[in-house]
Amino acid sequence: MVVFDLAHDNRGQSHHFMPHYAAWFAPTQVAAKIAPALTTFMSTSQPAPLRRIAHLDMDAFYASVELLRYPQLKGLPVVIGGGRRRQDEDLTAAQGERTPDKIPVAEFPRLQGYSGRGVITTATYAARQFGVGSAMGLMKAAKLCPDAILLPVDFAAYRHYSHTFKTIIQEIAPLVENRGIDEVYIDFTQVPGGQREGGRVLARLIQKSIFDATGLTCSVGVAPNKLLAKMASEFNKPNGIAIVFEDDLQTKIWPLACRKINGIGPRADEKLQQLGIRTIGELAQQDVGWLIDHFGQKTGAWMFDAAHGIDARPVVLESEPVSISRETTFERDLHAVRDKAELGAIFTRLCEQVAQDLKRQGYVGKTIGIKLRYDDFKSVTRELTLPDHTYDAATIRRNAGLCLKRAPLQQRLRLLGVRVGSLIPLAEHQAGLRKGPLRAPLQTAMDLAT
Ligand code: DCP
Ligand code: MG
Repeated sequence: MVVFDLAHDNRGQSHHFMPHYAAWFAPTQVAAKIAPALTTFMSTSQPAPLRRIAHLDMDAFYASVELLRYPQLKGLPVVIGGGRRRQDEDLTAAQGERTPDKIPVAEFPRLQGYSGRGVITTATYAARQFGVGSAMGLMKAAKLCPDAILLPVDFAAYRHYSHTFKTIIQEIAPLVENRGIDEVYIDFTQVPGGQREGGRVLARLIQKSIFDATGLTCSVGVAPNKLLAKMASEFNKPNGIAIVFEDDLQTKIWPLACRKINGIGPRADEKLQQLGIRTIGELAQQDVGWLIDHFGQKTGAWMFDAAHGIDARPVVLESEPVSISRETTFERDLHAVRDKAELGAIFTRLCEQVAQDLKRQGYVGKTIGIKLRYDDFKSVTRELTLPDHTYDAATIRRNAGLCLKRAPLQQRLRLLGVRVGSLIPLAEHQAGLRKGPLRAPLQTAMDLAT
């Protein structure tokens, strides 16, 4: 029954209540190594060091990379997004003999008058002051900040800098877990100096090393675990460091909205709000049994732990992802024929999310797969291989649809998943297609980094 043979997915993401890290199937190729635990220290007479986990997230990542090649735009509102072709050509044409940094600010395209369906991937902090940001439609953004400069996306450049900053971190602190194009977890616990000032000294060193090598800034949170570190990295953005200890839970974490817990998405948050719970502190006051009654055993118990700052997940060294997937468990079981419209809409949304994940992380994939779980909890998967790599939502949707047709659909479904596998970095794919150097401004941006 099971068709996937490449059954390793270390990037599984669910937009159910909790991030879903489990593999769809037993890992066969995972190069994941779990950190040598504290046991090394237990056996000596030394007291075990405090667990110190850092989360590092680059500031306005795509936009900051663009500012490396166009430093004349520093401090200005700039948004990245929209169709890449036209602006790309305009800028390259405008460039002429000049290097990108010599293009006068006045020649850059503005948001004003934008019409189309493009969305913002990110915006500089100057642009965010106008209320524009990730995932907003460009037309809406144009109303809020017509003077903002609009630049096209260049995933190859972002991938390049992503690789560069991660390599720098690895040289300083070897236990790094990739969490996408612009963020990582780092285990400071056993790194020399990792305990100083709760991790601040090492965080500062990493920030400085990245900045010196690339000109990019990042923000770091250091805390007893990943959950708290992820929240802490946002506290002093941009270019900030925040240190959180266990004792800071009530003062620094409990006042935050539940949504700040990585894993509480919009749906869970809405349900919590309906139950009168807005802050993490309020969540922590609830009885674990009550949470389990409302959210189920796994999610309820997890929410309770999270609200109390408990998270034992290790920092895991990962190979590049082999696949990216999204899956969702329905509110009620759906039937392929009787609930066709609803199922179709969910299916399309999953494909769009996978496409978005691929773009964000800078990959293209060649195998498209689906997973179905029936009302009796039995699962099946189907997959097919494309002639070429893609990150296109419509292509994924079309082929996932073909997979679906090959699966039994008499029984009602409780879960649907979409997966794109056999990934390669987008930059590699594009370089292969062009069979030549990447476009000129990119080269300049890369030169700046080295
Ligand atoms: N991204 C995207 N679409 C989104 C969100 C993000 O394409 N809806 C891309 C662009 C971002 C990058 O992913 O630059 C990293 O996402 P972050 O959420 O970390 O956002 P930024 O790094 O841009 O800003 P911040 O300083 O808030 O981290
Ligand atoms: Mg970021």
